[in-house]
Amino acid sequence: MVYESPYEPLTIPEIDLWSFLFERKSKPFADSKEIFTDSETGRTYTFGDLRSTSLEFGKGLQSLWNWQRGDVMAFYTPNSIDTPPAMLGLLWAGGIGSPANPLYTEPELTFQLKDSGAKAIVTQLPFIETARRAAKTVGIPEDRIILIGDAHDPSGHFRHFSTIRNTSFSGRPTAVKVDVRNDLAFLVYSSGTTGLPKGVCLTHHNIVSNVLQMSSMDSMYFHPYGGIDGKGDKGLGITPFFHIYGLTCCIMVFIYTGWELISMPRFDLERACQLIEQYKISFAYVPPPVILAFSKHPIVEKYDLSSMRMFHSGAAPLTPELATALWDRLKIAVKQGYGLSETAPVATMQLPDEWGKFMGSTGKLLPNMQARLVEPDEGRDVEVGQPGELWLKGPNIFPGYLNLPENTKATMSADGYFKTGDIFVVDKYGNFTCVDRLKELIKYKGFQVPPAELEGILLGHKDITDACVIGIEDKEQATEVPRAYIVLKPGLPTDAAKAKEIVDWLASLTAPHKKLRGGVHFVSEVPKSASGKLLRRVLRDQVRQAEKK
Ligand code: 4UU
Repeated sequence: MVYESPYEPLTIPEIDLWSFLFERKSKPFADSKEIFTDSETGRTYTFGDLRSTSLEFGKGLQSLWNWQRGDVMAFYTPNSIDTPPAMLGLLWAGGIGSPANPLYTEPELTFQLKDSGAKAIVTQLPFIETARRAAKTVGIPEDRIILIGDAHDPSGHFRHFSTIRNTSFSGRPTAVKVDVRNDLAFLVYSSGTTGLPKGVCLTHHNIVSNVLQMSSMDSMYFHPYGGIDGKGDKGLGITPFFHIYGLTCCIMVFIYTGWELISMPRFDLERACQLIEQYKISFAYVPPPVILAFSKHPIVEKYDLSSMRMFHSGAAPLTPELATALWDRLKIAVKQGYGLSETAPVATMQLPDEWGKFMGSTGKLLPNMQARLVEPDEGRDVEVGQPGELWLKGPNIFPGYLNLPENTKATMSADGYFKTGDIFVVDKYGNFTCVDRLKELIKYKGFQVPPAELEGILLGHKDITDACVIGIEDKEQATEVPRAYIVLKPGLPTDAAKAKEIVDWLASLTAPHKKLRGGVHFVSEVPKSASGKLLRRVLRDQVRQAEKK
């Protein structure tokens, strides 16, 4: 059975993302409307500033480096209000933005730079050394490392974003005409259903669609003007811009709707509370651990959070207990969305007025989307009401993984659906609820931990002959944590000291979210199929069973 979105289809214009945001014939707010405010310095970009700054930066790229359509720029930086104008200037010049976690180690960043073919890197001063070393490995010249943020390089060696936009233009730079259905706006990295991180190609059309699809829902409730202080609804900007969640829902949606984002460089609960009180913030797009912090931590009591009406939770499961705990304590509603990097990202979403009605559900299909629930491996629709793998269709679905036609083929059905690798049920009202994950991906606090990547690193350890990494539920922290099951070379100790040595060794090679917080267990073998394929799900189910007992 094909499930259709219950909402009226939207007309999605055939337009590039820059023009979609900045050349609208009529928008419901003035150019002077504040859109991004830095939580620490109070520095602000209005809509008009964003437009002019992005134009200057785009023109600067063309005149300085002859930036071409399709050239990729990596963004290796924590949230900064300079990211939106830099990203949009890049798009104006026909470029593609590829964001990376600023806590990536040198090998992780090098992989993404190489795979994406990045020609320049945007970063901030504290991250410059890693950026510099990775750039050197892949042959990006040092003068193509661009700094954003308030700190300039005292040695003057690295160029600041503000100087690129002030470059005097030679020639006559022009907006690059992109093919909105085929040219990419972003190249984000996800392991998808299996294996190592892959470049998820997201076209201009994908992003324009998802901005319209999701804002058509939330702009019924949040407005650029009015509200408690007359200055409109303000969002707390704590979700990383380097993840598709922040990229679409915080950067692009805010520019489109005219809401103001109070952007924090990193999540700090007390600072978040201060900002909510100071700016009378009314909502935020967050992952579940943020909800956990607000619902449990004593520090929250010290602040007046009464302006806060809603959290939108996505990127990992939100339990009804957690949503209820937040409501009971602070009377802040939580609604849930679901999606993936491959869906740009939002696919299903609850509305704020559905609070309390369908707890645990991730809501209904966004406009212009269709879904099927399918028996895994068989491609046959499950009986109505039964769990099945969610397959999705819509204008926000990515065209494929970069340079990986086989992976792309494996993830698309013959009838044009994207296979999510997540197991869902649908109720009679069209509410979708995620009940399990078919794929082996682990999510630590909303961040991806691809087991195959950790296993690959572990197998490089001199003492390890085999390894299998799975996710273990950590109820206290409302997340999964990665745990490794390891076969050591014969005769080696299998004690706590050895386990700690391996955990620490791996941690030195990866970003902090990939740390083996679930520990290391030594085993004599890991489950494999007859053909030698690791059976991570078999191990995961065995561990779940054992823990239930
Ligand atoms: C259970 O994390 C994301 C997308 C985040 C998002 C989506 C819709 C945020 C807000 C929103 O409204 O993308 P990825 O690619 O990093 O991870 C995708 C995976 C999914 O396949 C699923 O396993 O993250 C998991 N996931 C969820 N799981 C995402 N949202 C949920 C959810 N419940 N609500």
